[in-house]
Amino acid sequence: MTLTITPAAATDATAPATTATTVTAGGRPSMSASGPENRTSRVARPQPVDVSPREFPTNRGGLCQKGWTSAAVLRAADRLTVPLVRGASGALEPTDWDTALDVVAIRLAAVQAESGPEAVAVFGGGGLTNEKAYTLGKFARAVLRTPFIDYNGRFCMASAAAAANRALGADRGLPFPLADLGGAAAVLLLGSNVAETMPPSVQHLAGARAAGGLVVVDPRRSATARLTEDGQGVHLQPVPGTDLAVLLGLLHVVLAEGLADAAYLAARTTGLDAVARSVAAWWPERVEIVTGVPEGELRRVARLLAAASPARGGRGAYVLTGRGVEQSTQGTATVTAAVNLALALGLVGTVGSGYGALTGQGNGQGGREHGQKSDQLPGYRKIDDPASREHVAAVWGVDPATIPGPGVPAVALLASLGTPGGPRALLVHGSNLLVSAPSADKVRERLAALDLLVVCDVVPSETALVADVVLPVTQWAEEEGTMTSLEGRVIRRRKAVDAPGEARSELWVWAEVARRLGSPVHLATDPADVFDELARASAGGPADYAGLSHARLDADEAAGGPGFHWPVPAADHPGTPRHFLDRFETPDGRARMIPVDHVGPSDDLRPDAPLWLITGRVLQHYQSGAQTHRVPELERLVPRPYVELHPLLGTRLGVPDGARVRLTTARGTTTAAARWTDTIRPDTVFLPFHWSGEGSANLLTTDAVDPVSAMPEFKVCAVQVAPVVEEAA
Ligand SMILES: Nc1nc2c(c(=O)[nH]1)N[C@H]1C(S)=C(S)[C@@H](COP(=O)(O)OP(=O)(O)OC[C@H]3O[C@@H](n4cnc5c(=O)[nH]c(N)nc54)[C@H](O)[C@@H]3O)O[C@H]1N2
Ligand SMILES: Nc1nc2c(c(=O)[nH]1)N[C@H]1C(S)=C(S)[C@@H](COP(=O)(O)OP(=O)(O)OC[C@H]3O[C@@H](n4cnc5c(=O)[nH]c(N)nc54)[C@H](O)[C@@H]3O)O[C@H]1N2
Ligand SMILES: [Mo]
Repeated sequence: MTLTITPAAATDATAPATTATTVTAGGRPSMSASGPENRTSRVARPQPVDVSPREFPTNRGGLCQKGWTSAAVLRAADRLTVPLVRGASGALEPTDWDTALDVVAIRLAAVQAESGPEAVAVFGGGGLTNEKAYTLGKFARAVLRTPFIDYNGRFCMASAAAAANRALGADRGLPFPLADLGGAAAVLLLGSNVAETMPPSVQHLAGARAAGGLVVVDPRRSATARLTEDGQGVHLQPVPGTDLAVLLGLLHVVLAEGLADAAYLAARTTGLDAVARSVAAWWPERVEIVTGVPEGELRRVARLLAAASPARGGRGAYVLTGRGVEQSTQGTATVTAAVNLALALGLVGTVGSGYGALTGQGNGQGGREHGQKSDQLPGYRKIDDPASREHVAAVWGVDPATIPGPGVPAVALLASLGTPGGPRALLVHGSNLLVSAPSADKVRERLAALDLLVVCDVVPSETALVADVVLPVTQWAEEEGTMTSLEGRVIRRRKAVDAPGEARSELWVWAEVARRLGSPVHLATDPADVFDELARASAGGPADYAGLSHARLDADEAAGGPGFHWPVPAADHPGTPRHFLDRFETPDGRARMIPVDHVGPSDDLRPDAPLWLITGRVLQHYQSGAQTHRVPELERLVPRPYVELHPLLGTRLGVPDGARVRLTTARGTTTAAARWTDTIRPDTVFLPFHWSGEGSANLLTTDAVDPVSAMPEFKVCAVQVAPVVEEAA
């Protein structure tokens, strides 16, 4: 089957740039990272398959390579089209839905009868629509009555979320429209490679670049760092894992040189004194010793940001963080330091300036608002708050006492699977854990120890292939629903094509399992109905969707309206494009400045692991590769795992460009082809994480987690790099 994705013209000049897939819903570019899951598309039938970019005011026709080829994922040769159940022979065998769902329900019921409701765990994904994310949380708590649900957003957005909640009282990736960046004279980008991970957003950096004010902090001279060349800004190239010290040093300079916005600090924040004391000892010369960033560069960046700040008559400044600084055992502390810096300069909750985190997955924002998190109820409510429990229980029609308490975050949940007293069954919806979770070998062991693993997916991912039951489900262009952009804008996703074979929506799957389990809880299966329920459940919470419905979103879009950013508390409320302008969502309305200190990565350099390993992404592949490895054009462009290393290091190690190298950490070993580049620090190697098997980055990564957010330290660990000695023929 083929389809043509024909987006309607965008009329919203302030709409954010979009990603790969900003083939949009009715001209409302969907903003989030690039990636196959982030598509809102309007598709005309009959259907030759094609994704064509067009001229949007915000993305100027920009579409990264994954966007061009995204439709290919839907027709992957091995697309799952029938349910599979592992048979007596040990192989996954095709079967019909009734049989597969009976197997799931009977085995779940047996596990729960023997070991209690907590013996079943659920793992979700940030690529699910809001409707699915909401229903999955309800299914876990109200139908299965298990506290054990968490999701891959724990790997993605948890540290930024924890820091924003703590400091500002709410976590909306960008509390302002992305297009606002365009007006700023300075943008500080920490650990984010938007030129490869969110290409259409690069245009919004043009204003800062023209003013010489783009500052990129990355141990690699990434495609994004190169945007600072020719006087367009500054690239700071610190030792991996030392960004927190860079930020403490920047705030030190701002305070020491009297560059802070004293009036703003007095009116809108608390906690300055303790923070000022905590950065007092981070003078630039000391920062240089710890981070390698020259003290002169540090001062220059602090002054550049201050000069752009509104208090000093500048055009505006933004501080933005990405996974490079967040996926760390001090990720929450680092984001906290970034927020402290932005607060000191008077940027947050100020038109034309701000702090934000650049969201990852297709529905990275909405996916973290409606109950997939282990401690959360819909509307970004806390599951241990009695009033929240009561509110949500009323919407679900259950007794508040029956809603379980908080579960445990992803890494701890995975580590507990199949252990004595731990969950014995796991349902996975939208994550390829075996490739994307840290310390992947351990995860494989834990999955193997389960009595029942059920994976819903669109393709036979590495994780699906080890499951007992695999259920074929629908995704982006095959279903109705909503996604929420990193700016908190709720965007409709529309069904464009029929799913192949017997693939069904997960909404239907959960309702069917609930029915078979004899649950009295009603699970809606029509996405518009689910949304209405989600809206009621979120009412009064931080992420308040109460005033929205599919009908309202559709009508606004048809009228070329600007869309709605949450909170939208009532049907006549226009939404909140710029959050925090009057007050923060804290009890006293003020932002909290919280002192933090630099400790360094959990895994230190040592004689048998003397180099830093950092991991991340490339333009052509998406995440675990479950989807992009199935797109031949992308596979041709980047066919194999590779590791970037500096020629100086390559020479020293005896690893020529193109040679095979073995990387070894305390967790495991992988091999990859050496790619020489002088864009990386000579003490650091970079391995993209898009592959499974012997080139898999997560065989190497540590599962140490941030103490506040429980986000694993994907970005930095200590590694040994050695040439692979080929056997003589
Ligand atoms: N092409 C493509 N686009 C994607 C995705 C994809 O897989 N492929 N995934 C999407 C998702 S889910 C996400 S979360 C986003 C992620 O988007 P980004 O955060 O931009 O992506 P990463 O490549 O993981 O990390 C960004 C940068 O962090 C740097 N880094 C590593 N260690 C450190 C460090 O210690 N300090 C600093 N300052 N930087 C460091 C890396 O060199 C890298 O350039 O991308 C989204 N878009
Ligand atoms: N070393 C290292 N590891 C990392 C990272 C890193 O930077 N370095 N980044 C981390 C980050 S930020 C992220 S977000 C994770 C992502 O890693 P994963 O969670 O593995 O994400 P994907 O590879 O996108 O896998 C999503 C799976 O869901 C399927 N899918 C798509 N749509 C649907 C749907 O609607 N329903 C269901 N049931 N399935 C669907 C896809 O086919 C795919 O198999 O990886 C993390 N792992
Ligand atoms: Mo992510």
